[in-house]
This record gives sequence, structure tokens and C-alpha cells, in this order.
Amino acid sequence: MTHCILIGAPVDSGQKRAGCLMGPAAYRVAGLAQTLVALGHGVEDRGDVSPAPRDPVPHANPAVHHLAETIGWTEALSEAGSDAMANGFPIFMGGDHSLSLGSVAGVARHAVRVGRPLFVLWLDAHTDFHTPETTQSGNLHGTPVAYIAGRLGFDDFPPFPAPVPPANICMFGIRSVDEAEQSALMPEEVEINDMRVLDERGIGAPLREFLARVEAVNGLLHVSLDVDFLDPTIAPAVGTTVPGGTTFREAHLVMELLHESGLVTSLDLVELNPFLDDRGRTARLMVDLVGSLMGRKVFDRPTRSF
Ligand code: NNH
Ligand code: MN
Ligand code: MN
Ligand code: MN
Repeated sequence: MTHCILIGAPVDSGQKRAGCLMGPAAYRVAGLAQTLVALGHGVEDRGDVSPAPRDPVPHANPAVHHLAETIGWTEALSEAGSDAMANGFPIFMGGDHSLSLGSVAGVARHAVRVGRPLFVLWLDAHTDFHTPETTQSGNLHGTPVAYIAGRLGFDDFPPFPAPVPPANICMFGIRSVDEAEQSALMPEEVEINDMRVLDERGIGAPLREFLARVEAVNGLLHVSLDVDFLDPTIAPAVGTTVPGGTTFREAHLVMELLHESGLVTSLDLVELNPFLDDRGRTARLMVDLVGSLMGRKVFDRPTRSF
């Protein structure tokens, strides 16, 4: 039994296509809490975080937009995340991916408190490794991994508490990388399992290898699930669709393996734009994936027999 803490993060400032702010409501309507309760977990819904409004913050890169608002979310979600980590298993219901600037900062504060290394599993079509200086779209949802890894260029943000060593960051589903991200990632040890790797090796083997690394050092594991990790044919409710994403079963297998590992300690659900959904199917798929992560099985074997 896990004590799940739902944190609504209706963040829409990290990109330009309005709608992610309806994400938390969609997860509630799609039955996230009920799914967790049916699996035997406790659920505490802390409602939606709502940062105080603040004055605009200018930036040298004129493309950058909603900087002040995104800093506000970062501070508020870091606080909410750090509190929730001390009491249970936080599930951040987004909201666009800029929410992870704050959610992972909060988790990292907790990691320092308990003296355990933090690992991050990034499930996404994109590497989100821009800084506010390198982004061409100006969309700050393309920056959280750079912040988490301690890249320079985030002076306007609160300093990231204990940056995560790049070798502790592992990505799956990658199929859209900007040039500036490519060159910044090249010398780093971030593990990038792009779609080519998944085509060649399948998703299970590289995931098991990563989980073994987490387990070996008793790490905390934060999972950040971007809707566009999934193929747009099964998950249309996202502003940045990229063809060639993961299948229904690949995504569930990831969640099933994560459950079996018992290592996951926090989760982001990001980029759901309910305004773009097809009769709620993307929201329901995301909730079902959380179901697999939290213990729902296709067939309940006494031991793993394969
Ligand atoms: N790399 C692009 C940018 O920074 C796209 C980022 N979009 C995402 N990230 N959805 O997950 O604008
Ligand atoms: Mn706006
Ligand atoms: Mn993303
Ligand atoms: Mn993405």
C-alpha cells in the first residue's frame, strides 16, 4: 500500500498552445484517484497549486516567454513536492513539462534531506535539454532536464538543489532533438535511449539495466512521463505530436517493470492537453499507465515465470 499524494499543477506557461491547464481536472475526471484506490493504495488529493502572480522578468533571449510565471510555478511546486516527498508518493498532475523544473527540484530537496542519490527517468519524444539562452521556441517546457542536471543559464530561477549527475538521468522514447540540445548532450553522460535503440533492443532490456543501477546505490527514482512519449495515434491530446512513438504495450511494459522494481518514488504526468483529446482517450490511457505503474497486472503470477 502506497500513500499517493496528488498534486494538481495546471501549468500552461511553458509553451504556447493553451489547454494543459485543464490537465489536472481531466485526470480527476478520468478516475486517477479511483484507479489507485482500487489497487489498494491510499490517496490524498491536495488540490491544485496556485502560485502568486508576479511582475514580468525580462530575458536576453527575446523568444523566452512567461518567464516570471514559470519561475513562480517552479518555486511553488518545489515546495509542494518537497513536502509531499516527506509524507508519501507524489503524483504531479500537469500541466506542461515546465512543471518538472519545480517538481524535480522539490524531490531533489528531499533526496538531500534523506541522503540518497536521485535518479530521473525521462519518458519523452524530446530531450528537454535547452537553457533559456539556447531555446529557439522560447518554450520553457523544453528546458527542465538542463535545470535538473545543473546546466548554467538558469540565473533567474532558484538554484537547483543538488543537481542530478547526468549519468543518473535516463531517457526513453527520444525522436526529436534540436541542434543546441544535441551538442550540449554530446559530452554528457545522460543515457539516451532514442527510438532507434528501442527498435533494435526493445524497451525492456535497457530499462532493466538502468533500474539495476538505481537499485545498486539505493537511489530515489523520479519518473517524468510526457504524453508525447506515446505514439500520437494512441495519445492525440498533446501539443507537440511526433510520429514514431512508443506503442501501447511498450508503455505498459515500462510501467510494469517499474512496478516490479519497487524503485519509483515520485511521478510527473505532463503535457496532456485535454482540449485536443478524442473523447478522453489520452487521459484514460495516462491513468491506465499509472495503474500499471502502481501494480495492475495483465495476469497475476505468483513469481515471475518468464
Ligand atoms: N525542443 C523543442 C523546443 O524546445 C520542443 C520541446 N517540446 C516538448 N518537449 N514537448 O517535451 O521547443
Ligand atoms: Mn499565457
Ligand atoms: Mn517534455
Ligand atoms: Mn515532449
